[in-house]
Amino acid sequence: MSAVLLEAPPPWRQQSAASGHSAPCCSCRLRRKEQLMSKICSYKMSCGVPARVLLLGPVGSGKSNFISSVQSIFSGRVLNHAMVGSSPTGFTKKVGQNQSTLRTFTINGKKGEGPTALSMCDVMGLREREGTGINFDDILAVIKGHAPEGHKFCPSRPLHPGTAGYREDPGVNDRVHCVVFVLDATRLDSYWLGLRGTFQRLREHISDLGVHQVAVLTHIDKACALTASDVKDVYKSVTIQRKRLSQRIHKDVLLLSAVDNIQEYADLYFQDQASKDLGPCGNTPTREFIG
Ligand SMILES: Nc1nc2c(ncn2[C@@H]2O[C@H](COP(=O)(O)OP(=O)(O)O)[C@@H](O)[C@H]2O)c(=O)[nH]1
Ligand SMILES: [Mg+2]
Repeated sequence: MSAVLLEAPPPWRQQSAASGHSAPCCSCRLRRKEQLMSKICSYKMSCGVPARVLLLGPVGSGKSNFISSVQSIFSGRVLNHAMVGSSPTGFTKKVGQNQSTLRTFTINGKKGEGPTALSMCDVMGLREREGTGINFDDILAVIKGHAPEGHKFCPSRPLHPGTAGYREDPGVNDRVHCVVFVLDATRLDSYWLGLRGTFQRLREHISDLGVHQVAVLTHIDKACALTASDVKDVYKSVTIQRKRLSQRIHKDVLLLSAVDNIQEYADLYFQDQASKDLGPCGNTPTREFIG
């Protein structure tokens, strides 16, 4: 499994505060951002179909925010599609506390460039307490492609062949090709206590399906005291505008780097399938990447 860190703001403090030379650094980042955007926009999956990526994580870990942030970078304005209907705790208001809907978001490229080869699926959070969170079998059903778009999950009523819209024989387009675990860095200790077993089971079952997994850490800005002081410094700074811009671009670069990684891990799924089709020699086991 690969870990992609949405990490601390940039070490712009290391530059002499007096010099105020943040502009070259900012333009380097801007160039990197443009490079990543172009790479993501032009990426073609090995099998020609777009990849579906499933975001999994506890309620409030930042799944919807991740999707909205990526969409916003490409659209050039703040988009909140994935957050619509969310309460501050991450639950979708419209469908009640114990239900949530499977929603797939195409990641559109820059204006006029059409969609990227990536779509992201948002589902309800993982179970932290009995009676809450997405059912384990429902997660596997989504990954295998049985769950229809718009399906309303209910922890006490798992998806089954009689469920409206259930896909009996999902095609490659319906399946999930990469799973992204979205984890709040400030809550890793409580995840360890409450969700360790769930994560282990998920890792085993998802690996058995040949689907690669990536972990994204969110809320790093809150997790790290050093970062917190960076953020505070920003507001004190005399070159506040420039530094905030630089920080924003840095965040975008981190997000885009995560998307770049995700896209490549999703493509590994297609490459693995293609080599399986070549016969037993090409049947490579699921690889694990410890980032
Ligand atoms: N400070 C901070 N807040 C975040 C971050 N990611 C998400 N959030 C906030 O955390 C809350 C829950 O995020 P959301 O995406 O709805 O979580 P979900 O339940 O996993 O979909 C929202 O208020 C987000 O704005 C992050 O990296 N840093
Ligand atoms: Mg959400």
